[in-house]
Parts: sequence; structure tokens; C-alpha cells
Amino acid sequence: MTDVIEGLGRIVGQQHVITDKQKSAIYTEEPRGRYASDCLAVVLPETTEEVAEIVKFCGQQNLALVPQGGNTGAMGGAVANKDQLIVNFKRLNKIIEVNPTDYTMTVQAGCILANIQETAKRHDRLFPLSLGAQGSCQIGGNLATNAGGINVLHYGNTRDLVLGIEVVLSNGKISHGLNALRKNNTGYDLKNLFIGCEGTLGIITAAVLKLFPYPKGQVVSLTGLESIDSGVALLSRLKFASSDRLTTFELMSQIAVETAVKHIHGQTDPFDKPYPWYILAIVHSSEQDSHLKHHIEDTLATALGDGLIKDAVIAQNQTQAQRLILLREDIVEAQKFIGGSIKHDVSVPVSKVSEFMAHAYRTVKAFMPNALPYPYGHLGDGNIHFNISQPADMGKEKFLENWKAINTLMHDITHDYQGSFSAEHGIGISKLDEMDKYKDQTEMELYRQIKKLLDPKGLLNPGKMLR
Ligand code: 2HG
Ligand code: ZN
Repeated sequence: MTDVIEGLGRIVGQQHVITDKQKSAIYTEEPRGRYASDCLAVVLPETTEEVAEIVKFCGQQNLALVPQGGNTGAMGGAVANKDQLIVNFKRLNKIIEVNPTDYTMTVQAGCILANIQETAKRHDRLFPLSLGAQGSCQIGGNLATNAGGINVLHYGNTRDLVLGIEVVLSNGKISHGLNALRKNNTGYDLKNLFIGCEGTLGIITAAVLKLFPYPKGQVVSLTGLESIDSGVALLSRLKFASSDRLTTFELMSQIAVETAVKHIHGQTDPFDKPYPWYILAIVHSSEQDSHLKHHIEDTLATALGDGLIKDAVIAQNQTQAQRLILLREDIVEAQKFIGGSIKHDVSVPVSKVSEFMAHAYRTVKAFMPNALPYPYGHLGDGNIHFNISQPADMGKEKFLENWKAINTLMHDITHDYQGSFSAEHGIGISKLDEMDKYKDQTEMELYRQIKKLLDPKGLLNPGKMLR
């Protein structure tokens, strides 16, 4: 053990190897409090070469390592045990280059997402990945998990926002794939094998990201509706009205909005009366014109006129826009005020969301009549967080004992609708059973062969993604 710590210290400097349990607690605390995490030590490399040396050293020592970014992941992908090393990337945090002409930014894995967004903005460019944890999550973690967020509808998932990556392989070699070309049709698509692999095939240490023109104008609206079907119809109308510049189309249930208004200081519902469903829609425009706003206003007015929606507001300035966006952010935090939550991160085709949700409600209520479905999510891309809050008459622990049973019910239904049991949060250790149960067995076999090829000793984030 002393040899291992000394060996790591020789690579990164002894002060960057943490063995003290109090000091390592921020790396072993798991955000949802679902899993116990521990580690032999936390190592903080500053360069790609140091990461490569660490991986080589682990190979010699037969030591498993868990790559970790901002430790904000929801599926336990960065959880370790007492015999494993946590390699955290917070010191590998340089923005290597911004190229406004090429619309690219080259970054190291430990850069905080919000810093990347702000840097892009200073160059009048947008890096569109946007999610609740952006103030603390690292881009390396976003890449490893192919993170989603609220702008996927127009700009895509993390995978769609990357041109090239640098990866440290399990043998300690560095794969120099920092491609910045829009067109490069050579070879297999290794990039997309490593993105989303949750650190099980290789460790992404840097990436070339795609940038976009910074939207000078944005139209932010909130709509009250009676049904999901109307939401789906509104989605199409807004896509057309905005010439497909609709970036965000987020669904919130009445219970979610009411809970945020009740428990989050300063939060309000802009409407006079509650509605079963609310939709936050954002349209980006590269021009600061009022033309687009009028167009969206007209579209919403027509939808009101023909009864598709029941009420709507359009933010008139930046402050009002931020308030509406904050309502969507706050509903996540607010759920904690009404007790334990059994969470889901499922997706089905947009055309099936309405039927799927009705089915999910019926099934949950049949299983536990007083359970409180608290759904919200990214309706624009069919990804719904059909979360379920504990019944008022049941304790948190007792309720959470049903996690597995309720997950199984929900994921079975999702499967019946040709959906995914994990639309944006990944697999980690949370959804290993689901991988075995729902994924195509031929695909699973290929995954195992790829894992064996790229990580023959099984030292890269073992037990995550695949058993
Ligand atoms: C969101 O969409 C996040 O706000 C979190 O993906 C979802 O905590 C959740 O269930
Ligand atoms: Zn989400």
C-alpha cells in the first residue's frame, strides 16, 4: 500500500495523492446518497502524460481505477471501492484553444462545463450543452456519459457536439484524436465508442468541441395545457414557426410546478390558475429581431384561439426569461421537499409519450395507490423523468424499498413502447440489470468483446456499464 501511494506520488507529486478519508470525502460522496463509495486513494493528475503514467502504473500493480469528473453523475458511475483508485480530473482543466473561425474549442477533460459556456460566449459563440449540474460537472464526465440536458432538441447530445478526442488507453498509450475537421472520412468511428463508455474502454483527457453562433435573441415562453397530446401538437407548430430553431421544449406536471412554488423561495406560477401540464419552450435566433418574437406570439395566440393551449406567457426581458427557466430547474430540487423519489430517465418516441404516460400512471397507481407521480422532462426529444414521490402516509425508507419493483414496472412499460430505460443519465451501476434484461443479446456480446479488447485486464472502471 505504501509502495502504491509512493509510486503515484512520483507521478503526480505526493500532495496530489489523497489518502485522508476526510479529505477524500468530496470524491466519495455520491450525489443521490444511494451508494456507498470508498477508495484506496484519490489521484489528481495535471497532464495527459500523467494520466497515461497512472494507467500504466495501475496495470503493473493490477489496480482498478475509477475516472471521475465533477462527481455529479446520477447512476453511480464514479463510485469506487476501498481497493480502487479514484482519478479525478479537476487539475486537468485548461482551455487549450478557441477558434472562432472554425467554430471549435479544444479543452482538457477537467474543464467545468459553465466555464466552457462562458469562454465560448466571450468569443460570441455558443457551446450549447446545458444541464442542471453545469456549475460543477466537468466536460470529461459529460463526454464519458454522453450527457443530454435541455438543448438536445436542436443541438443534440454531447456526442453531436464533439469533433475529436484524446484518449488514454488501458495500456497507457495515448490516442491522439484531437481532430478539428468537419469532414474527415477516414477509419472506424472510435470517437463515438469512447464517448458514452463511462470510462470503461479508455479515459478521455481532451476534446475538440463544436461551437455555434451565440444566439443574439431568444424567445422564452411558458404555456399551460390540459393534455400531453396538445403539448406534442404544439411542439410541431413551434418547430415550424421557428424554422426549426426550437432548442428547448420542457414538460412540467402540475404537482412539480406547485411543489416548486410552495417550497422554493421566490418561485411563482405566472398563471392565474393551475394547469395539468406546463411547457417551457425556448427558441434561439442569431438575430436580435422582434420578428421572431412576433411569429412565436402569433403561433401561441392561434393555439390559444383554437383551444390547443389554455394560457401562455412570453418573457419580455432577460429577467423574466430567467425566471421561467428557473422554474424548470427548481422543480428538480423541489421534489426533495415532499420526501423520497424513485427516479426514472426513460424515453419513448414523441408520438407515444402521451399513451405511455397514461399507461405509466395507471400502473403506478395500481401498485401503490397513494404514490405521487411527479413527471417532468424533455418532451421535445421524448425523454421523460417519470419520477415518483413517496405517499404522504408512508415513511421515506419504506417507500424506497420499492425502488427496484417500481423501476421494473416502469422499464417494462417503456420497453413495450420501444423506448429506452436510460435516455440521458447512463448506466453506471444503477442499470446493470436492465442492460441484461432489455438490450439485444447480440449487442451485449459485442460490448463484452470490445471491453475485452480495449481493457483486457478489466481495470478501467470495472463493474460499470457491464457486469
Ligand atoms: C433533469 O432533467 C435532470 O432535470 C435530473 O436530468 C432528473 O433528477 C432527475 O430525475
Ligand atoms: Zn433530464
